[in-house]
Amino acid sequence: MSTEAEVKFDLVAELHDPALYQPIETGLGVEHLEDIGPAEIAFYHEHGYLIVRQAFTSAEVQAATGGLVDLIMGKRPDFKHVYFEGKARDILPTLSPDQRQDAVRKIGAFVEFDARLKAISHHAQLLETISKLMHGHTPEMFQDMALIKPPRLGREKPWHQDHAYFEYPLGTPVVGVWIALDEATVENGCMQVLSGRHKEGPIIHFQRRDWQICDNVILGTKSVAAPLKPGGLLLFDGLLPHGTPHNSSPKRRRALQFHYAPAGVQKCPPAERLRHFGSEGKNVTC
Ligand SMILES: O=C(O)CCC(=O)C(=O)O
Repeated sequence: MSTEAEVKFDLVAELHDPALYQPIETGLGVEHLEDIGPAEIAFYHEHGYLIVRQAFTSAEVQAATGGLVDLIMGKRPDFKHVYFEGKARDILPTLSPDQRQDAVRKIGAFVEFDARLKAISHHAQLLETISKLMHGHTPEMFQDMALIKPPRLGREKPWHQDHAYFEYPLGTPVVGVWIALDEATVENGCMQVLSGRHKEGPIIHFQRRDWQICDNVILGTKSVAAPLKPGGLLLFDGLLPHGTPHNSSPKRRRALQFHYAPAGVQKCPPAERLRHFGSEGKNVTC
């Protein structure tokens, strides 16, 4: 277990407007990774996402969950990338190791610390699928992150495009993979997406509750929810607007998220990313 001096906290932010997350339908997809053929690949490019309802076996999910929990519990003392919910700051010292699990906001850069997590991020069939979505390029994972939404406490991840966080030139086919470890529902904060809106290109982001798309751009739009059983996953384009609401339920929502780009692709300077996604100097308000 890390010492108190090393404990990291994520932001505290106000609760979102519930109208930001009112999905009108459930996303589409297939049962298994091997069901993805040309029609599903075309669907992904058209809509910016594809659901795979049973991508991993319960043994694979159990193994990955075990890896995540071990890291949160401090079983690898050299692992330092656990971020607790800002709201838990005062009560954290009073929580047992098990209770601390339900005070975590996110963990990052973890695959090299646990073979079970590395295995799921480099699952051969998953990589093969991602390669197909990248027009045959070899995928290389460049980010591993897990947002944990503890019961009642788990905060929103406001609407955003992941590419707005990444130093890759526009046009780089970035593929996100979001894997449910617990059942993810609208109530406990499953992913919601704006289907097809990746084709509109970069949207300006503002620093508000997070680095995010302005709420006014989202209010009144029609989102698609991606509820998943454990082992289900969502594949999504780096430019697809997506967000997750506050966990208003008594149920945990643990998930893993990986991002892949074609191997060897050159990064761009942060200024280029901000030229596309930043609000500075553009005479825009939020
Ligand atoms: O897991 C979540 O709640 C959202 C994750 C996400 O969209 C992100 O980190 O970019």
